[in-house]
Amino acid sequence: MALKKYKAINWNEVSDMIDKATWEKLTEQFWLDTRIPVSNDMDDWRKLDDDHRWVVSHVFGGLTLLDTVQSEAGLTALKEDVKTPHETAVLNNIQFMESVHAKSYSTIFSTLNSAEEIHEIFHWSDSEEFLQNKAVRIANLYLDDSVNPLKKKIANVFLETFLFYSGFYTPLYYLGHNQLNNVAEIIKLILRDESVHGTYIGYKFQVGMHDLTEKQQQDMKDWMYDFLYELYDNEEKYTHTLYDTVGWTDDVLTFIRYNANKALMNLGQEPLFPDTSSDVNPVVMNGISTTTSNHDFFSQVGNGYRLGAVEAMHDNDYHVKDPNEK
Ligand code: MN3
Ligand code: MN3
Repeated sequence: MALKKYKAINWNEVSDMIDKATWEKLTEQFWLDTRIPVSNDMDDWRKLDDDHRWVVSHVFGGLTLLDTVQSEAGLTALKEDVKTPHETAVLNNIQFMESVHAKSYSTIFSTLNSAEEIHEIFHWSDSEEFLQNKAVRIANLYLDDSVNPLKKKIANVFLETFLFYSGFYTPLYYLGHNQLNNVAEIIKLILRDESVHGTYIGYKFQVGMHDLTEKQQQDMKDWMYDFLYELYDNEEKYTHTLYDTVGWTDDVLTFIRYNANKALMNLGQEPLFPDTSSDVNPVVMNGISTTTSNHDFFSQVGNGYRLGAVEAMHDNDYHVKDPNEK
């Protein structure tokens, strides 16, 4: 049926203040990869052995694929099910930033890796079994019109707040050892975005759940936990593939269970795993500032929903270096 008229977005009449607050937060923290002088990390990079270089490169290959999924199928799918025009505007911002994230790994590769190595990394990310499993599983949910939109939000939050963290572990580990600091700067900026994305989309999920019957809510929860188990099972295998050679696998698994709990919290649910922040390698935990959280930001906006207490970088931690700065 053809439209008879089209409605202009009015930012002077905002029905959900979380939309406005999130728009302001995200636009205030806008950044671009090209501002970070990654070449300053070349000395650190040359000191790494082949096994550790392999881990860094392939971790970023994996993250490139997941951010590609988010920037394409992911946010396109979420925009099919909005409650307000302002939500569409926020999702447009998120979609563009996912493209910035995906591109920023290429900025890292072009500095640290040879053309031949870059070719191999992309071949790997386009074919690695467990990486492809999660990307394809989630992309197929996004692309299927018959899938409940709330399930697409669950998939999105699981990607944002859980599945990225097997990759984020590596740059945070090096940051804790004062190595690859400019690479880590990019990752900190990505993490700061992801924590807002996960909280916002988790909130929109909770709003949607509110409209369901008790039975429908229980079915949705059952599906969510089953899906988390399925993804965790695959993530264990992916983590072994990436980290067994350097011996970090157990530490990374603790970190991803901790983040799986945070994903559930973003969705308004109880944690599943016993792991807490005190179980995570403190060197890696230091990479994520625990002094501030988005909870403070979102709770100022105040409405009845339980918003995940997700750690975020403090604005003062964020210093975009001038390219000429030494
Ligand atoms: Mn991203
Ligand atoms: Mn994101």
